[in-house]
Amino acid sequence: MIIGTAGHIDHGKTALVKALTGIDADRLAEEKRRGITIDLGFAYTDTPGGTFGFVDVPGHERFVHTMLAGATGVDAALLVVALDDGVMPQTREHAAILDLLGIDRGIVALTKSDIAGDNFPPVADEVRDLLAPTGLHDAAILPVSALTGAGIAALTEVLRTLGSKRRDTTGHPRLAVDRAFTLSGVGLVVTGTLVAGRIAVDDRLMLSPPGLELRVRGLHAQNRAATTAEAGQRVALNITGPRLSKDAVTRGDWVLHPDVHAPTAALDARLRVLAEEPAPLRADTPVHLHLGAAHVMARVHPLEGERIRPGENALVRLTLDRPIGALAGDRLVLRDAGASRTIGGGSVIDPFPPTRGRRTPARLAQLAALEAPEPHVALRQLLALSPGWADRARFLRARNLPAEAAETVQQAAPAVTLADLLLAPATRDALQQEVLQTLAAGHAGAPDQPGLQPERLRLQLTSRPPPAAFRALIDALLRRGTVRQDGAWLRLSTHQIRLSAADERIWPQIRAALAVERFRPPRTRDLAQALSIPEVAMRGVLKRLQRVGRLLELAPDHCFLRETVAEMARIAAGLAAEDPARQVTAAAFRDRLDNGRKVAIQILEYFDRVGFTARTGDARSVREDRLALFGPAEPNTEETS
Ligand SMILES: Nc1nc2c(ncn2[C@@H]2O[C@H](COP(=O)(O)OP(=O)(O)OP(=O)(O)O)[C@@H](O)[C@H]2O)c(=O)[nH]1
Ligand SMILES: [Mg+2]
Repeated sequence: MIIGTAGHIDHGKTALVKALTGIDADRLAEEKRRGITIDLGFAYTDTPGGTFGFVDVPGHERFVHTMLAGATGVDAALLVVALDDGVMPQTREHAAILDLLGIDRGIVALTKSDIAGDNFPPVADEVRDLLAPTGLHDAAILPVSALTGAGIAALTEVLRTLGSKRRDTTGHPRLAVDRAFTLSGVGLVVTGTLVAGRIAVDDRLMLSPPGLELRVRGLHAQNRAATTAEAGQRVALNITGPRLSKDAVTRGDWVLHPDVHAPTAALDARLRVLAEEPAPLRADTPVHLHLGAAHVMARVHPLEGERIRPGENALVRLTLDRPIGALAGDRLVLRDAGASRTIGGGSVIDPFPPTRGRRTPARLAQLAALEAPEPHVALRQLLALSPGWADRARFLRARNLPAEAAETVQQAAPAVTLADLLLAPATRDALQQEVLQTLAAGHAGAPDQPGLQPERLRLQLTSRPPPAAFRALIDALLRRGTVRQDGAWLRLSTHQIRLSAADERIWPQIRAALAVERFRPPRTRDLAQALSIPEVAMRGVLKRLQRVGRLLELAPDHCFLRETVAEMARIAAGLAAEDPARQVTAAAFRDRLDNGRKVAIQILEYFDRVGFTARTGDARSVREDRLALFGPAEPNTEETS
């Protein structure tokens, strides 16, 4: 369990931590000289119930940003108020910050009881008033003296009853780095709170935002050497990586699983403005944004009205001066541009928001859906909105859901995966229905066409799924056999192409012309002349006749009757059968067909292309089992498709 101190300067936080643990958390020379805390201090004490880790923060008004880096990720607060001083400005500010961070367990220690006379009742009242509207309204208030030790035992007892926060141990690991140093003989060490997941020695993780790969060489959890650490513990990691050094690490960075490395410079959040604020928060206000242990300048843009009044909460877009690591549910605190006071805070709803249309009703509805804390509820609500799907990788990353957790959430939502999208099963089914209906309508409108080209089909769908998801949808239909693909065309498996009446009228003449010298039929131009049809029109007719399987174009502009091709294939097979080497040569084939060397070779090359023959040197072997490629050798006037 990790406990964070809070409270006004000089009220006795560090002295109290020392009384509880025996450890002086002020380790810097400057801290000792000035008698104040400047940087975060850490102390641990073992109790029968487990290890208590204390994060000791500075109370000085100039170091509130440091207090924020320390307070993030603690389980409970130890709010310190000196009995001889009472509630002071940073008592108020720290209490507000604890509340904004969602810290709802804690104890109030009223320190310096040895010099406070009978101040306890009025100061306790003051504190109770301060905490009444916060998550700490039920916190016990105890008088203590770090000097005499009075009340320390009782304080320890109550601390033990607090219990730690529930942590997400199933997510990818995320450690909010608050310190980095090098130890001689050990190397680079980073420390921080593990807010999610587990880390084990030898894990390959990443320093984010810099995006530097690293390996965990060793670790301490709650100040003890260990092989694994889990969410909720304070962790020190000894890390190494090719481009890693102390200078590469900044307080506020994350050590995390590469799948959740996605620095972002825009966040959509629910923001509460403190009731004590003197004026409404206006659009475009510059602020200090604190999230995790990070701290960055940002601007606030209310998404609904133009301003947010004190005490109100609202949806906002935060635009950051530089990208930071943030995920949905992360708490954030805003301070004014001069860093003199805390303005408000809240939590991230969408860490990867769209650039455009941020205030549209559709977008606000999405945010309302995403605000549900349970991921499967958020997903269900999101998928019920237009357009009916969500980017899978983005949703899972924002919610820190690794594969196994993703499956559970998808089942509970429910949601199915279609390429890179998530959608409700009903939406997927409706899309498939629409594909089938659109194909059917297309066939009805153009019976002489082989079907629809995929992109044409996609654009005809009312909801226009993105290309990859559309492809996955079609693939499923192809696997099921309901839809077939012929070259560039998609069709219902039941669709049979039909020639137009005009094509049917001209077919007997073409057929007769091609049959005269069937092994060397006229080419397109000659055919057009012979039948007095413009060449372009003839080419179109021939193309359609090929589609219904009556002709085959063996060489450019050289069509053969389908049954003639079948006959020639049989002839090739026969020649091979007669040959001692079981092969057919171009010369033998030409002699049998009497159609000239060039045409004979073109036919054989066509056979090669479709895998009926295989060439070795001058001769070819024949795959007799593939004769069916060309259909029956007898003329067949039925449509074949
Ligand atoms: N008499 C008395 N003095 C105390 C007690 N606790 C702390 N002090 C004194 O108060 C002064 C401030 O104590 P710290 O523990 O440094 O105060 P702090 O809250 O950590 O101060 P910052 O970290 O700078 O905000 C020191 O001189 C302490 O010796 C106490 O219980 N009784
Ligand atoms: Mg201190």
